[in-house]
Amino acid sequence: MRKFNVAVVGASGAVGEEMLRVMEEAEFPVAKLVPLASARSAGGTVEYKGEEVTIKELTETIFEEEEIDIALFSAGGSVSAKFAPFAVEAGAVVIDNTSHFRMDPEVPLVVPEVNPQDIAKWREKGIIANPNCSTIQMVQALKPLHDEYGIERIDVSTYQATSGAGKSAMEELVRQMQEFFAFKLDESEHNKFPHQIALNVIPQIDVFMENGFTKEEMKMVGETNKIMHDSIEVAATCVRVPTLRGHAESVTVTCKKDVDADEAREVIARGENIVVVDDPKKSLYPMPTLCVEKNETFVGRIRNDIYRPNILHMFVVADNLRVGAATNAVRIAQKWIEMESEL
Ligand code: NAP
Ligand code: 3JN
Repeated sequence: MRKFNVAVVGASGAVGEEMLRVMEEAEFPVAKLVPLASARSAGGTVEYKGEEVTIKELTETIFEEEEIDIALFSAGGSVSAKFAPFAVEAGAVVIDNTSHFRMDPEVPLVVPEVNPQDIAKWREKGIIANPNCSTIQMVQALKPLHDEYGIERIDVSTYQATSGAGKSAMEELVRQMQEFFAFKLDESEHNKFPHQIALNVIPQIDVFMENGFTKEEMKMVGETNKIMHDSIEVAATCVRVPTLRGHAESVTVTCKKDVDADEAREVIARGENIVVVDDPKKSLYPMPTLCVEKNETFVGRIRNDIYRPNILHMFVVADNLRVGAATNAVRIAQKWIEMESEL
């Protein structure tokens, strides 16, 4: 089997590190791993398959010098905007985790369980985009329902962990909790969030748009419809909560047909990489603590609306660093390899 030279851009970050763990576990066919970051981390090391691999500085020429075949980007939108074209120019396929290319009509936006066929369009720009973490877990859970009942509208509230905002954001939560227990918490000291995150919930992720929604919320609207190839109404409220890892979502789905919750539970359970955990009498339902370091999306609290027979409610949880970022990117790369080897 052919092996590939793989660059991980942002290898010292929360998502980059998880990419390495997921590739190891998936026995991804790596010929050479090239971890890349800024000059700040260059010279440091990451661990891959029990060995220390030196981080190199991201430069315009590194992809050509290292003969990269697959470049996984997760170092922020401006880094992708500047450096992804150099990776493509050097002959690599870019799988980009940032929002920079997601809504570009020439770039496929892919969740392998939902729209794997779109990967075939990668040649248009040499780039495949990974959706936002909150979008990925939601469309994975809803795809089987959409196929069966036709979804007309989605109302979703998210409970997003601090790791969604990177390593330093997790550190900010931990530091504030330590200060709280030492009676030293200063409410005005926060850098990664607009308010103190310890012992708080913040109904703002990313910046506000003209229409009163945040950019994170509008990502869920645009991305869901691009992935589903449809025009579903989506209303999102994205909320940061003081957890470290695992995003949760309370989702209300309005279908075109009447839908019975017991039947829907079976339909959802047939979804790829979906695990239904739904036994309320035993207090069994998905929670962030259940999903950490898992590659599946967990769905529970599936119930009918008390007023309308075409409305269903549920709770969806997944590891944002895995399912919402690294695992999705690695699954895209695996499908890409499969498709390219069939040509
Ligand atoms: P993080 O923990 O803060 O890590 C950022 C990484 O990017 C570090 O490796 C950092 O390297 C690198 N980096 C920053 N500026 C750079 C530059 N100018 N040149 C080269 N490397 C640079 O953040 P994260 O949570 O891993 O997220 C990184 C990005 O991934 C986000 O900005 C976002 O675009 C994307 N993301 C996507 C999702 C999703 O929903 N799919 C979820 C989370 C994140 P140094 O160590 O050298 O600073
Ligand atoms: O906050 C979260 O839980 C998810 C954040 C994702 C994120 C963070 C910084 C920049 C993104 C993203 O993936 O949409 C971006 C971005 O690339 O715009």
